[in-house]
Amino acid sequence: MENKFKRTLVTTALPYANGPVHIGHLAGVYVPADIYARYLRLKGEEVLLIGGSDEHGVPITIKARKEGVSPQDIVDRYHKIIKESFEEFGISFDIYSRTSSKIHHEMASDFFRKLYDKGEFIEKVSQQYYDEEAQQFLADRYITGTCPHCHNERAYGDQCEACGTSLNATDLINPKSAISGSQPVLRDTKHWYLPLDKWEPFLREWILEGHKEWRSNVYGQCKSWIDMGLQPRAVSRDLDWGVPVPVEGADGKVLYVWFDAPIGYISNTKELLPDSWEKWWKDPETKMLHFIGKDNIVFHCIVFPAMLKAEGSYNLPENVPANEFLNLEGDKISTSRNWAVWLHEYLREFPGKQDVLRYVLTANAPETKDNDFTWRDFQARNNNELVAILGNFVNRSLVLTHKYFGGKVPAAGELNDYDRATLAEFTNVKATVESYLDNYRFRDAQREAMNLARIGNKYLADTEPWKLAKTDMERVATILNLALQISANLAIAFEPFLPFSAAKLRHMLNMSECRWEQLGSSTLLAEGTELAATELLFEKIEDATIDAQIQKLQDTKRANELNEHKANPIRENIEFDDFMKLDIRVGKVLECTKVPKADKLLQFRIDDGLGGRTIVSGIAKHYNPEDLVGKNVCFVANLAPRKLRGIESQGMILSAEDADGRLVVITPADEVKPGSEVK
Ligand code: B3M
Ligand code: ZN
Repeated sequence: MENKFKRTLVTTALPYANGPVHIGHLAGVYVPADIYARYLRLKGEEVLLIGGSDEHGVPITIKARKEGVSPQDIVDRYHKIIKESFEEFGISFDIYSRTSSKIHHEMASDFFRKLYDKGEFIEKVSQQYYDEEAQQFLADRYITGTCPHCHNERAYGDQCEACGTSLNATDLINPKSAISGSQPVLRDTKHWYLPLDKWEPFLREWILEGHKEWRSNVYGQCKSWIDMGLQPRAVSRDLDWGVPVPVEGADGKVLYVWFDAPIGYISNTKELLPDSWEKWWKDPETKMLHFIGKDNIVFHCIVFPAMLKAEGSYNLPENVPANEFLNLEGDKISTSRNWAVWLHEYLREFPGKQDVLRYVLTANAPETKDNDFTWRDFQARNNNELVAILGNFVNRSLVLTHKYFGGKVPAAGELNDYDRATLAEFTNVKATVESYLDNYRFRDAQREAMNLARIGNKYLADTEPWKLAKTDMERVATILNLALQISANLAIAFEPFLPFSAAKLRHMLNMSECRWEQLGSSTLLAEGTELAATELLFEKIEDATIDAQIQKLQDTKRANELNEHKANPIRENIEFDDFMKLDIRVGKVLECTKVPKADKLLQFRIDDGLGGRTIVSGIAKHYNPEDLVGKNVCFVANLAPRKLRGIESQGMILSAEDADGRLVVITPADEVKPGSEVK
């Protein structure tokens, strides 16, 4: 299977350039893809790691409109931030480009045109909402209205976020355009559809028969899509941001973002290798892999392959190792609720600790199910694994060599049985790590690499060279030689996972080369090799640092809660004279009773300092009448009297109403005489 291929093309989902990237992106796509690409490079294989920003789609236009800038401004801003974050985390892209580039527009346009010319699309006219004031068709996200299911008045044309139902824009009651606020009308519009149903027999055979080895979450999703029956999918939209549909009479129409985005993988390859890109896409000896999150499975396993197949000259992916989701402290990561650990913030708050995050995200990778990132686990993995096992072992080996042998690799003498057993154990690590990596099981692979450090740690703890230094320097030399060889192995094994620390270690060990084949060797460092000064690979993370991160998230949660209970907007201003017309007084409640047959009303007798008056108030649901007797309340004294249930109400008692509709009677903070004016 493996040797069917000569080279590997690794693609990574193109993140939308409408916000920065967070740990969920890193864990789900970019760290595993980077580990895999680095591993193949170490093996000396030909590999490309392709990435880029997805710069089209409706959310980008909405954000631009909200900020009063152009969509290009938005994508320029976030493309830069995203690209820098990836660079800082050592994601070793051969190219990280973008879909607003000229080369991409040409590639996507030509791709569409070829399918169009081959007759691979169906043209269909359908009815879509049109904003007559703004003179444009409305994307589903641009239409709001009342949800037919839960009656939330702020549902979107594609989904009601209150009850989670996915909607069609035409389901909304009282639809409104988010652009002009006017009521949109239905108009005919023509679009191009890719008939997925035509490719169903092919997809069924190719995936369900041919790729049973795919991860069960990926295979399962494909199977259920195919079994439900595939429908033609529109590949164009009425929008003014994107790749224009290259067909006459298609003014105001662009390619659907999910049509052009995967073509971005191709255009980015072409941008990198203008002369040889085709061998990466069309030579059957190239193995193509798509690293993505689970929400992108249908596009990468069904839609894009159907596009490639329809075009006719491209390879199809060999595997799509999609991940499940990473949650944060038990809650779904959410950009709009700011529930995330943003990479650019992490880099600022944990400078030089990129490998720590890479390690933790791989150790908890959501490979087979959703997983949770917690700051406590982050701290524990750093302190108990990176510091206590890997860092500690390497540090002891180096420090002891500097102490006893002037920083030069000592010669190994004769090995005893224990040395040989240790050796045998660590020689096995290569095959185990490899088989996990070959099967995209990155967390298991990293755990095995860490096992190598465990073996080393145990070896030093058991042989205690520091105790032998007075009596048997020859033995100490052998032990440290072996410990240093294990350290050199760690520098290779961890290169794909922890590239920064592995490079530091290689420097300390003065290793000139680093190849995967060398893994398992006990002669990586020649006797007499001069070691560089020892530096710590990892440092302990204190409770206070972690507490601060947890506090930050709690603040976010609190802010979100307050936001959800946002007060009503303030009403229109009034003139001072109008305010002065109100006569508000303090009164003491003398009597309070329920109004018969009116479940909301209470009848009050109030001492108003002028002989008393009767007021009827709608707060019966919130108070027991007897609890109010004797209380001072505030009331509007000059409201024209009106009859409620036959009782004349002479004023209005003031209460505050919170977001849940709870009413609380307003009382003066101190005792005041009935009849006092409220000003
Ligand atoms: N931008 C969706 C996402 O970020 C989309 C991926 C495109 S991959 C070709 O989830
Ligand atoms: Zn709803």
